[in-house]
Amino acid sequence: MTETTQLQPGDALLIVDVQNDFCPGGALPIDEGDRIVPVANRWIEAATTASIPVFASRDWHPNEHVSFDERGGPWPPHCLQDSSGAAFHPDLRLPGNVIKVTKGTRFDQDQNSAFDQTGLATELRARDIRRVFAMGLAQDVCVLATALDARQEGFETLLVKEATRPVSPDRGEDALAQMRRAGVILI
Ligand code: VGL
Ligand code: ZN
Repeated sequence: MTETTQLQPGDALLIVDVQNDFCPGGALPIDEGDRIVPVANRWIEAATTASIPVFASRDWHPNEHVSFDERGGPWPPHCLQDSSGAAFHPDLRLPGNVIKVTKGTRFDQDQNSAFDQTGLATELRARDIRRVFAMGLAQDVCVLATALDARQEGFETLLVKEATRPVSPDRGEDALAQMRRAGVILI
């Protein structure tokens, strides 16, 4: 298993948007989106064993969000605040001390990156985090934006590739190339 990349103090897991609406049956379903859950769970278990903090971001939109097609945005309505579609996948075993990062709440713009105006970089630094293990949905949207921002903020960034899936396969390949060019290590 790639989990042999040893987790150590200074590491954090960053699990991006593993929510029902991004899984089969959801409002913005990603092909095989739910298949990443067992892989993420193995990483969560390893993190818990090593006392590594687990951050989980969630897309958390108000009604009639600016990113929705009804407002001229690119997406069908999804991840409405407090809806079952916005809940984390029921099989995702987040630890009791998970740190949730809520985004997409702004009325005037979307926030694809978990770092976008959330204070996450400051929080990671406050916890002496230097290295971030990223995974989740979608590979070509929020995972891409989050991993690029992690690099931009100076964190060593590893992408757990088998724990991601793209909205579109072509854009997924492009996203992986973009992340590689930015110095993200694919594992
Ligand atoms: C996402 C589309 C719209 C994501 C969020 O989490 O990747 N994709 N909103
Ligand atoms: Zn969204």
